Amino acid sequence: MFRLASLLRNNSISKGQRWLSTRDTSNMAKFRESLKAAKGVAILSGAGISAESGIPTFRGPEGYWRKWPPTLLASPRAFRDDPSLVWEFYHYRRELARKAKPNPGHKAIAHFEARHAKSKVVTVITQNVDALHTRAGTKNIVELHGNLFKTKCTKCGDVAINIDSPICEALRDRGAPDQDFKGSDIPIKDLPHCKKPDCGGLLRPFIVWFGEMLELSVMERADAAMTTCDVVLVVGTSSLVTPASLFAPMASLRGAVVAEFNIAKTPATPDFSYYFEGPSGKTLPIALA
Ligand code: BV8
Ligand code: ZN
Repeated sequence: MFRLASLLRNNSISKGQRWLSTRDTSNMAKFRESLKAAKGVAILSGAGISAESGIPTFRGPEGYWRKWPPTLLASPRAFRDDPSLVWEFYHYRRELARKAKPNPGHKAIAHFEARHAKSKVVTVITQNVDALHTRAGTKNIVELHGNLFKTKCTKCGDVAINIDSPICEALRDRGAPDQDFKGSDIPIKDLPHCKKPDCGGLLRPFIVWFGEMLELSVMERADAAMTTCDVVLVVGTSSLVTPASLFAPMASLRGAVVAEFNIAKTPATPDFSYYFEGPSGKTLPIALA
């Protein structure tokens, strides 16, 4: 406990910034007790956990959605109407995610999982598609909304990992947000296509778009973790998108201890046992130390 108290004291005072108010400090000590006793821990993350890695969140001041209505680019209809435009947007995000690095928040989660590999089941359930949890070393991960570095063939359904940069020559240096997103002049034949013999179908990003169902296997894994865990950490999400936003409140109803880590309260905050304010790159290393 002494180590924790000194850690909290140092961290919250040394940098002249109080990531945790004194009330939070006592709550943090109580939360860490629950975490210590927990057999199952689920960590639900959203775009906020990657903000300190330089990846814009969706609904923040520089967010993607604020520049373009979500349905413009992250929907099956947008892909049907203008696959080149949607590929420009996802190429831009692939390159952003590739250049980004996992931050102390991602790393604290990966180290916590590794440290307790023999005594706890730790499951990371992420809404993010940037693969930063995996790059930080997280093993047991559920990617609810897909992954920027995977493609799916619109003809044969093959799902493949693709880390090519750019994914095809026609997309080189395309898709930056300040470019005119009114339409793309890239011919469809120059977009990524399936390499399976006698297929050649147009590839799409392996991403769950608005109005699309999540993969059944993904839902089953998330459900299994959220219905059996003792403690849930909800990190960096506005809790606006379903079904992801339903998991933690349901766990809380079942009696799990739920702690929210965010820089601002969300509509779900009242459902949870704890709310720790501050950038997750600062607060998670304290919670998971
Ligand atoms: C489904 C992939 C069944 C894309 C994403 C009306 C019409 C049509 C549909 C609906 C509707 N009403 C509801 C729906 C369902 C819809 C939905 O929820 N819409 C919302 C917008 C209302 N959901 C779906 O369509 C889902 N499918 O329901 O299937 C169905 C089928 C047919 C018809 C109906 C239903 C599919 C949802 C998946 C969509 N795809 N991503 C891509 O990435 O390109 S969702 C997208 O939003 C991202 O993946 C992201 O994860 C997700 C949620 O956003 P957040 O992660 O929470 O990010 P956000 O910016 O919002 O918040 C950031 C938070 O971080 C903030 O709280 C901020 O304070 C905090 N923060 C910032 N910095 C930090 C920080 N916290 C800590 N530290 C920091 N440093
Ligand atoms: Zn194919």
